[in-house]
Amino acid sequence: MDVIYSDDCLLHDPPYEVTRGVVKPYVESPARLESIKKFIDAHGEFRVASPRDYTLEPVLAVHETDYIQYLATIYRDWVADGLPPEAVTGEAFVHPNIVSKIGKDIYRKNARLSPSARVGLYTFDMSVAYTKDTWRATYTSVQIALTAGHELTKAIENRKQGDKVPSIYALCRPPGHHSTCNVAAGYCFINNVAVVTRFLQTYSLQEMEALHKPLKFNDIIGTGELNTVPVKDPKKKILIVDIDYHHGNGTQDIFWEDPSVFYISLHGCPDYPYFTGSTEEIGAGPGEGYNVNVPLNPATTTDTVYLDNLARVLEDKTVVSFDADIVICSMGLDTWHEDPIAGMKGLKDVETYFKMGKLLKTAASCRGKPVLFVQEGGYTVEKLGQLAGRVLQGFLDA
Ligand code: Q9C
Ligand code: ZN
Repeated sequence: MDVIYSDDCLLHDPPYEVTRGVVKPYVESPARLESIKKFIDAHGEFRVASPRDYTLEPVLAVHETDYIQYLATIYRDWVADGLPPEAVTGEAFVHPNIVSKIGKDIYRKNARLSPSARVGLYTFDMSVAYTKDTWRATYTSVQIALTAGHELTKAIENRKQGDKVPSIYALCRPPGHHSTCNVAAGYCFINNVAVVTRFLQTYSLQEMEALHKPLKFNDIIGTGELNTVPVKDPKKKILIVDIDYHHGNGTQDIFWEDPSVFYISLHGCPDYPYFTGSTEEIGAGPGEGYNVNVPLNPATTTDTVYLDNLARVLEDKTVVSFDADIVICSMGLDTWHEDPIAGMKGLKDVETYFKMGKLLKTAASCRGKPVLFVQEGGYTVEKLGQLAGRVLQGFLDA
């Protein structure tokens, strides 16, 4: 299996976050990626390659231009304002009840007056910190996902009878599934899975070939306004299976009204991000019925309970009849019982991860379908390589 990876993802290294009033070291650390990379390097079935650059065009098909501009410039503006250079963090956030009467144009205009306000406009919580190199790592992270999308598309188009099912792993950070089109949250800035979903749906192999160049970090500072990229007609159906411990509120939000993307999430409940992830959230308009949440009790979920739920939802007849062209796995590893900020208390067997990977190949909704694995959360640093590796080996082995 090809693995797309870059050391530039290690550059984002915020010193702290605030959890329930306590200042703690930032949990989403570079060491996480290094642990996974070590496992990958030690196992011959994986081959590591570097990302290419697909520009911001596919990113802007998902995220608002002013949000991307914000991600690229907030650190500079914050420091220029004399604020602490260690990290940009939120102080006051746009609670809906504070701004509901005055209208979006006015409160957005008000927020432009100070960096602190801009952070609050574009950030959901205190588990996000922006540093000098956050934009560079974030840019690289999404380019890793896009490179993986391109490579997978090549493998799909060149697939001959009897070839194994194409699969690839985007080993990236920062993760993405909590970020919406204009909000950063829960260690996430750009929604890597959402961007590569749109890329796979709307770019032909020829267009992917024509777009890419060697990776050159684009700091976009000083380039003025970015152009909005219109969303093209989706030509492929994508099934997103989010096995991160947390609900992927951002991915759900982005595809809420979209019947070409089926979003499934298994997650701990009640837990962060608190306001989303219930079974009533099924999508809306043409997207109604294309969103399935499986909230699980972290105190009582065991290996068997978890696998039974994953198998049940992947065998569900609405998911099977959706008949996806490609499956994308939002691969979080924070379900592990020892996870410092998450974890299902009864999920204790490493082989459960092997079986998760296996289900992504054998379940009726996934059988024969190409799979793109994209790294999300997971914070048991020492264990991460093994957990990630077993998911991927389970897929390869099935
Ligand atoms: N008490 C991902 O796994 N803060 N994000 C939790 C714990 C937010 C997790 C605080 C956790 C976000 C990608
Ligand atoms: Zn998570």
